[in-house]
Amino acid sequence: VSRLVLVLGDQLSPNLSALQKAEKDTDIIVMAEVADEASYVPHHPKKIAFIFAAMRKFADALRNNGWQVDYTKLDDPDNAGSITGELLRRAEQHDASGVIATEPGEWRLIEALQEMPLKLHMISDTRFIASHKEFEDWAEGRKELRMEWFYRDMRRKTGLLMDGDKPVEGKWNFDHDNRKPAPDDVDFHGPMQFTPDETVEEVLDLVEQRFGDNFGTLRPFWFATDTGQARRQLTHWIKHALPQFGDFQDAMLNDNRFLYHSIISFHINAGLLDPLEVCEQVEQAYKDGHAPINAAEGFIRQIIGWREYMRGIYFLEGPDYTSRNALKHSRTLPSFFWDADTKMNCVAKTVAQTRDEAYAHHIQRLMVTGNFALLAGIDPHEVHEWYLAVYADAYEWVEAPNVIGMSQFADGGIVGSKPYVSSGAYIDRMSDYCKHCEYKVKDKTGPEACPFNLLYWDFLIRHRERFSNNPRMGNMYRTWDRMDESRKEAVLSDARVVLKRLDLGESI
Ligand code: DLZ
Repeated sequence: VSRLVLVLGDQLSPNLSALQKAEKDTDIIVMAEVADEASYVPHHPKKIAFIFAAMRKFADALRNNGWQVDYTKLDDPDNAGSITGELLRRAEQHDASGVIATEPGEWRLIEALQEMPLKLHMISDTRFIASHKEFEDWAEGRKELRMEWFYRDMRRKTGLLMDGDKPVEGKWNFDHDNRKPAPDDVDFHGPMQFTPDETVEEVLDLVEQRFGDNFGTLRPFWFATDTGQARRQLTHWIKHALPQFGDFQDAMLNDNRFLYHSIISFHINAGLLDPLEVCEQVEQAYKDGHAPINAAEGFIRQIIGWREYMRGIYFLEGPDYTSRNALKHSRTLPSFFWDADTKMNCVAKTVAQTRDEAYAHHIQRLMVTGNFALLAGIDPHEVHEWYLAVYADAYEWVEAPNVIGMSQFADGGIVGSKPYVSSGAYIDRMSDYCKHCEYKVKDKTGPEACPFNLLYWDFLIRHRERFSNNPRMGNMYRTWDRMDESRKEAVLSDARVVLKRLDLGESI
């Protein structure tokens, strides 16, 4: 008898654990474009198109390798509309004995599979460096789950950038050399772009028709949609951008959306690129003297450090993680998150870029939109759903700890030891956004004052009880306490005006 082998839209890896367990001669691979997955949040059309196109190409590649693949397109008349519905339908068709699945990256889907009336063999996702067990063992008994300590273990485990049991160049972390402000001139012309082939065009038509009203611009569409293309994009980036990546990792520019970023998170998270292989290529560039340590280490830290740590937190914390709201924030997400209609240039630019590209880099996500949402006290669940929808690399395992934890402090400090908040000064230092802004970043009060400046203090004062004893925040409170009373009053009353306008649904 045959078994079904489930391959999800973010499991497009030839070495997927479910495929390794399967028998080519007898088992049947099930892949399905389904309404449930395409609409549990209003995904960006580019995200849906990327996933569907990559799924179709991956199915073809599997068939060419001798697998039997039952592939359901979104508009197939028999489409059951959900992953479990499709599995049940295929199980009946083939009289299958059960399902082999690699554990999905979202609790929602794990639970749906477990509740399905079919025999299920769910196996770990071995594309990650740390297993759940390893992360749990690491976290066990620790007061604080600091990424840095976990990251060092991952360096030791993989041997990346190691010199025996010591880090190369004598230091684990070159974060201090990753914070140069934006350069005037970027000598990298962005990621390699790919002209849509027939498969991609067909998907683009489908997505336009079915999801054309979702937030986000579908065309031009130039993403790499298979492993071959993704590898070319990676090689191109290593050659032309990696050496500068380290310096300008945190910088932002008004007229340059990609700077020296690789834009391969889509491909790694969907399974088209293997994270360890990517890191090995970057390490090789360092060994060859092509890229400096701050670039190679900065990049590798994102992958084997942050990325793995985020996943560890998501699975450690459990399904209720996305409903946490430690700061009890309840304001509705302002409409400018959807239409970019705000005078705050940094926010308008980040949202417009997100709309056009389904991409923004980590500092835009964390310190512009995320920072604003946190300062303004937006309901973290709404913020979470926005991020999950609009970025082409977003699946809950990686998005939720980044947003609920790191960005919104809604987990009460599991991921971050202090909230990531800043006034306009940080944005001004790291970008040229403020030069193009109607607000004045230097104004601390008054009608032209940057709203980040006002909301920053309002946030700190609102949450004084929680944060004033935090040793990493004492400075901020001391600065406030030194201000004279009239200044304090002006700041807080101007902040209230901004918040009031948000509550009235006005653009700011
Ligand atoms: C994100 C996504 C979308 C938009 N569509 C599909 C789909 O139609 N079929 C599918 O198998 N997977 C899709 N995905 C990815 C899944 O949502 C993802 O596998 C789970 O959220 C777990 O990470």
